[in-house]
Amino acid sequence: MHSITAISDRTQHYLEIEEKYGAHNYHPLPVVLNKGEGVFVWDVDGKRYYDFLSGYSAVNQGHCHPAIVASFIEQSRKLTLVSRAFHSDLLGEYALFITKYFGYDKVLPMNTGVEAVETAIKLARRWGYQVKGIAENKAKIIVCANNFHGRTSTVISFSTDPSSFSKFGPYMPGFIVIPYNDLEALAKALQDKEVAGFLMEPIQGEAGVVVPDAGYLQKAKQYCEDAKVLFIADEIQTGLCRTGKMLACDHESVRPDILLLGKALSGGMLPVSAVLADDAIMLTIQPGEHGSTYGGNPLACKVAITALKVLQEEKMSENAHAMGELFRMELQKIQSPLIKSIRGKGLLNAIVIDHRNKEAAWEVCLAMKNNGLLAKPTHGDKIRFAPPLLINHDQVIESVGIIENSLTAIQ
Ligand code: IF1
Repeated sequence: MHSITAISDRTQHYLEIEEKYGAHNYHPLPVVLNKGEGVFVWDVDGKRYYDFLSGYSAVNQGHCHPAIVASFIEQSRKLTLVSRAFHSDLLGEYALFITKYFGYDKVLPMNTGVEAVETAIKLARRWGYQVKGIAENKAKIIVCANNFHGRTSTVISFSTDPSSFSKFGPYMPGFIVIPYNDLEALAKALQDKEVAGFLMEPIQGEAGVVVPDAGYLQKAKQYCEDAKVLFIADEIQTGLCRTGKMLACDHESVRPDILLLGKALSGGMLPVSAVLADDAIMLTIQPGEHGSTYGGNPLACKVAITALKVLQEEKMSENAHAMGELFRMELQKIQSPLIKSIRGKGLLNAIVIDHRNKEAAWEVCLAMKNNGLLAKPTHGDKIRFAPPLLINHDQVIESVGIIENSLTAIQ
């Protein structure tokens, strides 16, 4: 697998101990990093790379953003966790800040992305019983084929990717899978009176950056409203300026009933996720009925406030939009038979590799690594390009040069 790469003894050492003592639930590129700053990361041999993964969009603000690091250090010296048995001065401040920022009545703080998804599922069901009047234990949630919402046993129950769900059953019932970007299928599924929510990604990330047709989000939201079904947007990957707007739903002026955020909510410092909704939904959950030890901890609250401020103050959605346009335009100019298609929005992009050789996308990624740019293949033939949102014009041009050279090295 590591054939075309020269690997130093130092790197080899870390690869080996991780392989020997770490579970084998991943297959990373053979690069070992120990430093990051802005759009760059460095490996243990001191080699610098453009980071075109950005921790799967957790470091939209760039690696080790100074303002976020400062908040982290300041708060970690003062108070990091009180649990929800007591109040902290930061939770109220954060709740006020983030609800005003996104325009919702309430926030429910969690940690990982999938916990936000789980929370939304519970909220939608509870709302379904309490407000919509669905008979108990009958509530259903509509989801889309090729979704990615996380790794818990409930969430993989409605995955359509065998590598996510196979041999992890039995599976949680109560989910209806429809094709993505298919309004007719949605309308049909919504005829079921037991449906409480429609959970979707405004752009499908793991599926390989699948952008729905213009108008899909708006119509889907309208259909849900007409059927009295909650529209739940998983913006864990697409949100927080990644696609050139604060939220991907903003491209169609859609306001989800339940909004899920994670990843870049902490700028890569610690797991912080959030569920936002109005009172009619959020207050269906009462004390003792849901929570988490770390959810809403003061360190997370402080870091999240700064991470959100940085996005706005540094105009990251505007930059993601402009640099995304430039990036795709420059990519189009590359003459390579390996590129089957280029797609994306803002700085969430992917190329589909035309492959007779099944390992082509992996080999392109290895070549790019050698040339100083890190990206990860998904589903064998797609490569995602999602640099930190502070990337500038010259860096985009240089990066596309690296991508071009790497493609020509392979073919
Ligand atoms: C892994 C992909 C990205 C997500 C959406 C919820 C979650 C995710 C839309 C769960 C997580 C991750 C997890 C990571 C790989 C990754 C990923 F390749 F699978 F699709 F980002 F592109 N909703 N996405 O994308 O969030 O619980 O992980 O905090 O290795 O599983 P989490």
